[in-house]
Amino acid sequence: MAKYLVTGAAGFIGRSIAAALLARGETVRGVDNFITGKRENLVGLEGMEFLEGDLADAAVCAEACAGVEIVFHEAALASVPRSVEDPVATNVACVDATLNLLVAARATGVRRVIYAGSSAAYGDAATLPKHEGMLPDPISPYAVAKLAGEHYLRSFTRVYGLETVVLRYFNVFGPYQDPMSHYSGVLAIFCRRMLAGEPVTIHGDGEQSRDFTYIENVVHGNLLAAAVPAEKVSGRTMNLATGSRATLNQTFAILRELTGYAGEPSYSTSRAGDIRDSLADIGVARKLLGYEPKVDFREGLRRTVEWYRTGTAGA
Ligand code: UD2
Repeated sequence: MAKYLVTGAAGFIGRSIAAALLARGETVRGVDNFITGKRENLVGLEGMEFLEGDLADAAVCAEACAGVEIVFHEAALASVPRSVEDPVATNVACVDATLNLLVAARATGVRRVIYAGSSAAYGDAATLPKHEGMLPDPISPYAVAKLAGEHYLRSFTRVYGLETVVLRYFNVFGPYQDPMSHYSGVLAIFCRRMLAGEPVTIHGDGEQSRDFTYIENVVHGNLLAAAVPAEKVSGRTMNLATGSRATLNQTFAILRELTGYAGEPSYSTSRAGDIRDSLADIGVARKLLGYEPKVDFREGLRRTVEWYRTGTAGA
């Protein structure tokens, strides 16, 4: 019987959390519907019990949660432009699925659910860094859906006493992030294309900034969120990021060095639903989780480029 459930286990963040749990010798169950997850991401996770299914189906949630103590809920359609094109699909995958999962978690006696929130919840508020005391102001349907999930978690703590922790991720990147879709995260797209010598496009003037967070930091934060006593973290929302930011133009310049890319980016119009600047205050995660980022942006980029180049990231 698995102690941990990872939803979205064939996706970038889910498979990374599952791998860290397995490396620690934990018993893990994973669930994925392969809408954005990849079967090849399960290679190396053979020790994990795997369930193929969609969390929008309540029966799948019940089967996934049975016997589990702690859930890492990473399954989502994680893309702003995808949600702009098809808000209903994003709502099903992010809101319906989360509510079904919480209902099943409660019914089966899960102790704690840890949720992949998004920095998108903050919207375009001019205040930087973004801190948890700010009123959410979601812009894209994706941001609305991720924020609705947060509210459901807090409700399940308040109403039913389920332990929940919301971690607001800020632009996570690293090995296993899918570079092939036009919905992919910008760093995955840039790494793959620049290594292949293909053209890259920057939407807008490239001066938009992000608190790009290397995956190892996010895995670390999740493991802490599972271990810290409920009195400290249950019902809480916190940023999980690095507390520093880079513009896309700066990022392109670093990637050019790391990849040896010879081209220039082309610039196109800004993307609908985009946010200009994003930077996290990570004080709450520091205080409540004892979280400290382990890998900085440049080192994370180096490992990521290495992974897209060779299939291994090194350390
Ligand atoms: C949002 C969230 C992030 C996460 C993610 C979903 C914010 C600030 N961040 O990321 O936390 O939830 O959604 O996984 O809301 N871009 C280009 N060229 C490309 C592709 C993208 O210029 O080929 C730009 C894009 O227009 C944007 C930036 O790169 O300004 C980052 O885009 P993204 O899709 O990687 O991530 P973002 O910020 O929407």
